[in-house]
Amino acid sequence: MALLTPEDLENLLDKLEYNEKVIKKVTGFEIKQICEETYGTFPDSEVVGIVPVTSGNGIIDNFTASLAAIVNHFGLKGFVTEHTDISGYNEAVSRRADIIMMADDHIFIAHNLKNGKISTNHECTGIIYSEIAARYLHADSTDILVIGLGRVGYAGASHLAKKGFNVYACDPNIEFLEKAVKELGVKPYERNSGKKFSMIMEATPCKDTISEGMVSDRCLVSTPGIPCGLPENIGKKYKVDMVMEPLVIGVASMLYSVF
Ligand code: NAD
Ligand code: 2YG
Ligand code: MG
Repeated sequence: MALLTPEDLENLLDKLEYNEKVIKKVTGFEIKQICEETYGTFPDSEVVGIVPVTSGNGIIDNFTASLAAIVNHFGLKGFVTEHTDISGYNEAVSRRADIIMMADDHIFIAHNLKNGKISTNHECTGIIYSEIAARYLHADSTDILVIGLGRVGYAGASHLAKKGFNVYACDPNIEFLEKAVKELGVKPYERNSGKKFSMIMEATPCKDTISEGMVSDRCLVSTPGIPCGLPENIGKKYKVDMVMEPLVIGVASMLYSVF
C-alpha cells in the first residue's frame, strides 16, 4: 500500500477549501451535507482521541496533528495522545475520548466507544468519493466509471451499485475485476468501446490512468488516488472538473460513519 508522505499533508486546509468550492459547484452541496445525507448522522460534540502508532514504517510526520486539525475543523474536539500505541490508547480512553482514531501501515480506523461503530478509511473514502461523483449536477446518464477496484475502488463501486447506478469498472488485476462483476454486477469497461463517461471515480496509486477515450466534455473526476490519475492535457482539453484531496474528505466520511 502506498503510504502518505509528510509532503502530502502540507497545506491541507487550503486544499480542502479549494475542493469545497469545486464540490459545491459540481454537486450543489457541502461536504458536511453530503456526509450527513450519506450516513444519516450528525455530530454531537464528540471528543476524538488520536493515537500515534509506531509499528511498521512508524510515525508519519504531521499525520496525527493533521487528524486533530481536521477533527477541529469539523467542529469536534480532537487531541493527540502524548503516548504512542497501547499506552496512547489507554491515555485516550482515560482522557474520555468518545472516538479513537489510529492508523498503522495497513488500516486506519475510527472507533466510537459509545455506540460501538467502527469504520475504516479505505471503505469511507470509497463511499464519499463515489457519492460525490454520483451527485454530479450535469451528468448525462446514470452511467459511471470506476477506475481501480482495490480497497477504495471496490467500496466505491459497491456503494454506487447499491444506489442503482450503472457501474462500469476497470482494473488490470483480472481477479479483482471478476470479483466486482460477480459480487456487484459491474460491467467491465472496454477501452475500444468508444463509451465515454460524465462521472468517473478513480482510485489507484498510479499516474495517467484516465485516457482520452473515457472522458466526455465537462465530465467530473472524483479521485482520492495519489498521484493524480488525470493527465493535465486531458483535463484542460475536456474542461474536466476534479475533486482530489489527500486526507480530509475521507476522514470526514469516517467520522460521520461512526456518529
Ligand atoms: P489498492 O492497492 O488496494 O488498489 C489500487 C488498485 O488500482 C489495484 O487493484 C490496482 O490493480 C488498480 N490499478 C492500478 N493501475 C490501474 C489502471 N491503470 N487502471 C485501473 N486500475 C488500476 O489501493 P487503495 O487502498 O484502494 O488506494 C487507492 C489510492 O487511494 C492510493 O493511491 C491511496 O494512497 C489513495 N487513498 C487516498 C485517500 C484520500 O483520502 N485521498 C484515502 C485512502 C486511499
Ligand atoms: O501514527 C502514525 O503516524 C502512522 N502509523 C500512520 C500511518 C498511516 C499509513 N496509512 C496511509 O498512509 C494511507 N494509505 C491511509 C491514509 C489515508 C489517506 N490518504
Ligand atoms: Mg480524503
